[in-house]
Amino acid sequence: MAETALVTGFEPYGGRSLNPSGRVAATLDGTCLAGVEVVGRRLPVIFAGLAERIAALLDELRPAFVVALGLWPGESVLRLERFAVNLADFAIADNAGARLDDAVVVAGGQTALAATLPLRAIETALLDDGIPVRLSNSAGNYLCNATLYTLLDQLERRGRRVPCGFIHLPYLTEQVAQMLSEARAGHRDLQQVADLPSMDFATMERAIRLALAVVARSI
Ligand code: PCA
Repeated sequence: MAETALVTGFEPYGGRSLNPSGRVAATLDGTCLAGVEVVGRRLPVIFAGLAERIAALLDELRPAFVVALGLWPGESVLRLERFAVNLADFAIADNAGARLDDAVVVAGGQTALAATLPLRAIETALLDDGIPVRLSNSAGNYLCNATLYTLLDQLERRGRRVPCGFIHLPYLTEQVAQMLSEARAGHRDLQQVADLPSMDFATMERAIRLALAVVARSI
């Protein structure tokens, strides 16, 4: 039986109608890359039940590696996250209306956990293919960080030392176009959206396929 790679993305949040990460995960679901079967799942942007959802996915799929994806609004390039911190401190409410303040992701967990994907090899592969990418030292304090922390913590508790990490994506080109047309119609402040960077979906999909192939070859 082929090995499974788990790719997660998120539903839209924060009043947006789109989230590129959920789209990439859905598009890659069922594809085969470097001999690995990709299972793509879209997660809710809800803190309550996160640990149970991650546990259920890991037990169901027993993945050979995990690549979680999310949107980082305003980022100009793909971001390979190096760390997750044991902190949930939300600037905006999640999709269930919860706004955590100085909370922990996992009670009694370590302060920070390091991603275990071959980040430098992924960075090199993407840059060689002309895709802008950088390593990042913070996945934030919201759902993306909490998801990476929970994944790493639960894999460690299960004694399953499989590669696991998180990639943040910029806005999609059509998302920024939408915001600019809303600004033009007077429904948004143009100052806030005039300089927003974006990336087209085909480039994002190619980037994540390349990243998965690098990880698949490393296991
Ligand atoms: N980005 C948010 C949560 C969901 C998403 O796509 C984050 O960076 O935490």
